[in-house]
Amino acid sequence: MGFVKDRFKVKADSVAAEIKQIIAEHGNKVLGETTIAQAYQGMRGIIGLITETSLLDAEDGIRFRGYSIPELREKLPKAPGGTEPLPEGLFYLMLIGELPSEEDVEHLSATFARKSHVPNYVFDVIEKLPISTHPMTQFSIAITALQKESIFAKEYANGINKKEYWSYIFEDCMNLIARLPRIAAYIYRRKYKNGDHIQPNGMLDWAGNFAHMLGYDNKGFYALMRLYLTIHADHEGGNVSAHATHLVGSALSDPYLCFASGMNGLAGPLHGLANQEVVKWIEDMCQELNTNAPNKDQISDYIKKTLTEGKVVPGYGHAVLRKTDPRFTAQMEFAKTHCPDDPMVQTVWNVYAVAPEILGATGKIKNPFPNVDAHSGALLKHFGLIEEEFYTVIFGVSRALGVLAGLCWDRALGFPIERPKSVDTHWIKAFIKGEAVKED
Ligand code: AMX
Repeated sequence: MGFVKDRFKVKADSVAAEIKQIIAEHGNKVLGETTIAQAYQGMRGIIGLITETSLLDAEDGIRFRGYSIPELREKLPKAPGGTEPLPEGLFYLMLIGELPSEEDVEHLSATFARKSHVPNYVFDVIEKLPISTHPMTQFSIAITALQKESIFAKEYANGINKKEYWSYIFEDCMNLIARLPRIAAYIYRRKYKNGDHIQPNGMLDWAGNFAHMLGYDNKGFYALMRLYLTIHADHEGGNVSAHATHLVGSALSDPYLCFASGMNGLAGPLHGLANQEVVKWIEDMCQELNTNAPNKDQISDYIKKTLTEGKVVPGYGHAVLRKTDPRFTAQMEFAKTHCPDDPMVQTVWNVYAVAPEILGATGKIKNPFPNVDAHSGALLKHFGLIEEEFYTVIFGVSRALGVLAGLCWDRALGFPIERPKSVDTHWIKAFIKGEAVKED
């Protein structure tokens, strides 16, 4: 991996020394108290994880190593003639903690292209699955099948010093990131394009090559993929896909197993599958109203009907954010340049005009504003990628950048196996009464 790996090691050693000192001097300082409600209700707001790659602010949204999405769109290197950042640059930033140069990004693009070979047995495994299998299930199975390639797992079996874990984890993460676009594109072309596969183009950047292998060789779609794969990459450590990857990694499972776990979490409708659900929700609404351009009154009624039926309005709400997601705004800006008159894009914007007030009026939805998934499907549809069941796979390819950079940090910092304490309701009742309860 050359100089990126060397730079990472220097940074990681210096952060590890800082952490050692922090724990020695301030290890007993209390970060917060856990309430009974937090223990029962999804651990919201409990600070119990360290994730170096990005930090989420409830009002301002995600910052990657301190940089907001608008700043990254301006500052990260772009492909020649391109308008959007290259996701390799964001990966470098998350890994090293500093903005990359053009050469750093070129180096990563070339490295990923060189390492992108996927062994045939992985395609054979995919081929054995019924064609109707959901693309996310195919993706997760293919990643697990690829685990045979794990360098970390092989070296661990041979016996390695724990100080060297990070080095093999790093190699695995690079190889996996390099291979994911090929696997994802294979699943797409198999399921939706009669198995008419497109060979990779080693001269292209990571996102450009993904667009090419999916079969959308045009400037607009290349730009969309570069933006999409950048903004979906990371959202600090507590979201389901990041947390699952990190948790499984703490047992020293290799990056293939960790990332497959993360993808199984991303496949849930309250997390990454929401991008598919948004498109289905809009299409169901249009079908029911017999129009592809519902007006704001019709949309308002449909939102109220969705709530009355006890369903969620997909693409709205968030466990941490309390404002419009800047990832939504970035996609909205992209759409204003590339496809402002697209009927589904117009509908996404009209939903945005009315949904926050209706959701806010329920009094229980803590964040009535759109998240990243409210917009992405309409953009993909516009460029011809109409198969919404595939959308979460694209999210997953992007998410690899953040969670695998995070995994490199986890092992470089020597984080131990994760094992929070759980209690039962009997314990909680006794605790409320002030009675002592025996713990394991
Ligand atoms: N539509 C309808 N009801 C919603 C809602 C929405 N968009 N968002 C929250 N609620 C409901 C919850 O279901 C909960 O209802 P309950 O008390 O009857 O169980 C109540 O409002 C309080 O929930 P909350 O504290 O505001 O949200 P949360 O932290 O529990 O959940 C999230 C967050 C994202 C799961 C939720 O907002 C939701 O289900 N949104 C729709 C699905 C979605 O867009 N997910 C994608 C999120 C981004 C991502 O991970 N990719």
